[in-house]
Amino acid sequence: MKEVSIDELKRRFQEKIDKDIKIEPKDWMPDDYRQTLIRQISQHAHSEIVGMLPEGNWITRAPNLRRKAVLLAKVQDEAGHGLYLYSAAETLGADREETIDDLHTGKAKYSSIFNYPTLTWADMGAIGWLVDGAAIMNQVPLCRCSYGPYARAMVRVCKEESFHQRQGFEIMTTLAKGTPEQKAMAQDALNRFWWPALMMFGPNDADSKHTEQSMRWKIKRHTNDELRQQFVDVTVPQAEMIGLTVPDKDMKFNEATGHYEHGPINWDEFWEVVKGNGPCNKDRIDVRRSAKEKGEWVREAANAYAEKRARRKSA
Ligand code: FAQ
Repeated sequence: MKEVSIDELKRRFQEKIDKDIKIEPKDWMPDDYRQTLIRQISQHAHSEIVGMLPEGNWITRAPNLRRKAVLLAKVQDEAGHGLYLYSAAETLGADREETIDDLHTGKAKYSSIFNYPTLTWADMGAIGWLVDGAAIMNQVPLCRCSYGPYARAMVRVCKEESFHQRQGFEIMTTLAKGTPEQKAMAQDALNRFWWPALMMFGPNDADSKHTEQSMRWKIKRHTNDELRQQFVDVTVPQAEMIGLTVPDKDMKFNEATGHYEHGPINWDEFWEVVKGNGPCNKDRIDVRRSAKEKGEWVREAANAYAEKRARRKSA
């Protein structure tokens, strides 16, 4: 049988992508495509897992039983998202243990947003509204990602994120309509989370090293700036609707383009947080490391049980 050259395999692969045919785990794919997906999917998984921490911090202090039940469900959903995503990365050959160790040693990135502290109950509203809102804006197009397992995982994740966004907006609406102190608390949360939420979309297109190739492979369907703009256009009117103001003195609506124009983003702050120097980076990783250590006995017990069952079956 005639051997197919790498160039021909690459040509056929790109042809599939151009025709919107999904790439599945057993299909041939260029190594760079595989590595880009492992990087993005594992960072995404880590973000979901670390993302449980700022909200987990408020479960015991939610203001009533309904709020507590909703917050618990949301944080559990995030654990589920992390698990789908680690599984999606495994379909590409990533080893789960190594992937998690990369997070714990600081080798792997996760979303910058989760390195900011949650100081008041209003932060639960701001996270749901802004952080889940930004996550949805970024993840809905990922449902059309060229890699099948990632795209399919995103369908369910987006449905759950949409519930998360609404619960956050409902918290903010309630506080904004409450006492002056409650409204001030909501405004303060918006002030602290607005700019970090814009940073979630990643660097400006001019500084984004992966976008061009990822768009060609249809891993990403929009650039970072395009998604950030969509988020701003949707969110500024929502803030106005509930009587809050985004903390950007330069924000203006451009009648000609139909878009809001925001002021400059502090990219130095973004890169500092990404490098590990944000307000909570160290705490977040310490908590994850300690959770792994404390769960050692559970993993040992589960493995011992599985081995015993396997021995019994084969006897
Ligand atoms: N934080 O060339 P690009 C959530 C890194 S899930 C930290 O533009 P790319 C749910 C980037 O990795 C939130 N690092 O990269 C939830 C790269 O570094 P590398 C997470 C960032 O991949 C809600 C370098 O900068 N979502 O919130 C960030 O093409 C509430 C250059 O950047 C996803 O992960 C950042 N913000 O575009 C959970 C979605 N931005 O790897 C709990 C999937 C960029 O070369 C509570 N990911 N970097 O060392 C993506 O769509 C993309 O990976 C982007 C970045 C858009 C994040």
